[in-house]
Amino acid sequence: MNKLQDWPEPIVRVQSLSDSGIPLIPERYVKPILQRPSVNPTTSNDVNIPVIDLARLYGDDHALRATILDQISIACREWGFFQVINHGVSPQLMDRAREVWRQFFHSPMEVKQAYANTPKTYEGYGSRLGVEKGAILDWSDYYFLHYLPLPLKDYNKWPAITADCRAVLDEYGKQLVELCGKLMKVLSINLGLGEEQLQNAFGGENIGACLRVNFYPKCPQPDLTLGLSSHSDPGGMTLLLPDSNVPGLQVRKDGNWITVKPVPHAFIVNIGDQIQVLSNATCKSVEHRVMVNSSEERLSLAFFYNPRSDIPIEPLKELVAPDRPPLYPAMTFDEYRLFIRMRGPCGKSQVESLKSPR
Ligand SMILES: O=C(O)CCC(=O)C(=O)O
Repeated sequence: MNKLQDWPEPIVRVQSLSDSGIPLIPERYVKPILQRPSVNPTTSNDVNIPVIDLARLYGDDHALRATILDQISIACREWGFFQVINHGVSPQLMDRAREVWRQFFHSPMEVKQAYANTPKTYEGYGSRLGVEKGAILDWSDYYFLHYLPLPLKDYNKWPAITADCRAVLDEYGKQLVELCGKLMKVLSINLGLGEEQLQNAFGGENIGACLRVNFYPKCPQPDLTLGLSSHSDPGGMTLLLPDSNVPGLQVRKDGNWITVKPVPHAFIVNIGDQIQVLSNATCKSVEHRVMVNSSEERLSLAFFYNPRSDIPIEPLKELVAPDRPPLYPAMTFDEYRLFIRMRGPCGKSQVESLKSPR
């Protein structure tokens, strides 16, 4: 745990590097050849992750509701990713939340530095994930804050750059927790469980919810690096609000990288490792990564909905059978997330390494 007390090297803000106008990126951001975006196959532009309309999820039309459930079930099994529209979160609030964060990242450095984070909790303004000395870094800065559980929510660790900033972020968190609750019910039913069962396995009311806002500055050599290295999300479920103008998120599908084309005011939903574990791998937590570019910065808000951090998470007994043994041992989320907090994003290596030998 001691390793998480402080960063192993002085922190360099990627935004400062970008603003300095350097023509070449420093060696520490250059990815090994096989990880570079330029050498990985990308599928044709026509392919996109499924887009699912939630408008009639709670209507009286049972056939339509069954169709929506089905679409989500297929997306969770085959893609681990989908976009939702008509999800109930206010579009004005989504725009305002983006604006607040853009304003934060464009504030003077001394304002941002007042929120500088450490690897102990990661809360605040950061520029690296993982504490391995000498690690190759990603081309991004970020801000991380907690909504739930309530004892971890600390407004003093949230930026206060405008009068309404904390109120906007608070309301954003409230509406996203509600949406996650609805999606959890859908996932639970789709797994053949009672509506509340997945949420109960997460720890009921005492779940975790946090936000990481990713800021990807312009990069003079985008072919050599990544804004965020390939990873699967360690938590339960993620609701991503991508940049409204600049693409960059890529999702792994059948060995290829698909560039996501965001639908305006949609959320990108993805399954995290904890739901893969609870569902005994019925739902897939899928690798994704972010490309950067030389002409435009990019901003995204990743909202993580996680199980309570101190209870064992293991395949639900209803999803285990003699011909379908449990694929993963029990582990708390606190133990699980130590890995990414130490090593940073590492593909799917963690959840795969847990698989029980058969
Ligand atoms: O910026 C994006 O589009 C994706 C961000 C992401 O994958 C993450 O924050 O875990």
